[in-house]
Amino acid sequence: MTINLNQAKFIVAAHKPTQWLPDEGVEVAFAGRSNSGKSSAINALTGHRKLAITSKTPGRTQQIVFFQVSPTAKLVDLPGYGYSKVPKHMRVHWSKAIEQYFATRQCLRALVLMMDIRHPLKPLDQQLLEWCREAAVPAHVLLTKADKLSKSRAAATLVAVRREFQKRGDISVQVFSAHAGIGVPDARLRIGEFLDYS
Ligand SMILES: Nc1nc2c(ncn2[C@@H]2O[C@H](COP(=O)(O)OP(=O)(O)O)[C@@H](O)[C@H]2O)c(=O)[nH]1
Ligand SMILES: [Mg+2]
Repeated sequence: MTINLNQAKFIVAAHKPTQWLPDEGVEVAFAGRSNSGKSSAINALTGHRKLAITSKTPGRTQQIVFFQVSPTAKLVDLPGYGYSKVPKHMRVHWSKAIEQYFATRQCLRALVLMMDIRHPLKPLDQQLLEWCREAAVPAHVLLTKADKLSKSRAAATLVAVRREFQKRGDISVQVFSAHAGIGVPDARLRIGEFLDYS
C-alpha cells in the first residue's frame, strides 16, 4: 500500500505524553531547530498550505502535534529547538519530552530531521540523532532552504554532511527547498517507504 501524505489530517497538539495518540500502527516524526523550515517542509510534503503553522516567531510552540495520514499511519511534528530566547525550564522540558518520546515510542519508524543547509549539524541536531541511534530508529535529513545557495555550494554541503554520517548506515541525507520545490518527491518517497510496512 502506498501512503498518500496529502491525506494528512490534524488530530491533536499534545502538551503532555498522556495526550499522545496511542502507540499503534506506524509513524514518522519531524524535528528541527526553530526556523529550520520544518513547518514549511511539512506543508510542502503534505501538499497543504497551512497544515503545520509557519511562524516568524520561532520557539513558542512546545507541543507534539499528531497528524493521521491513513488508518494506521501518522506524522508527528516535534517541537522546534535551539531558539536562544527560550527560558531554560522550557528547554529542559523539551529535552525530557523528546528523549522520552524516542526511548518509548514503539510505532516510530523514522525521524525526518530538518537542518538549514547554511547551518547544519548543530549540537541539538546531533543529540536527536544520538537518541535515534539509541532507539534504533533511522533518520532522513533534509538540508532545507537549498534555494538560498548556489547549486554547487548546496551539492558541496550535501557531500560534507553525508561524509559526516558515513559510518551510520541508518542516516540518509538530501537537499530540499519548500519554496523552490527541490527534493519534495524524493522526500515523499522516503517517508512512504518508512510508513509502508506491508
Ligand atoms: N528561502 C527559503 N526560505 C524558507 C524555506 N522554507 C522555509 N523558509 C523560511 O524560513 C522561515 C522559517 O520557516 P518555518 O517553516 O516556519 O520554520 P520552522 O520554525 O522550522 O517551522 C520562514 O520565514 C520561511 O518562509 C525555503 O525552502 N526557502
Ligand atoms: Mg514551525
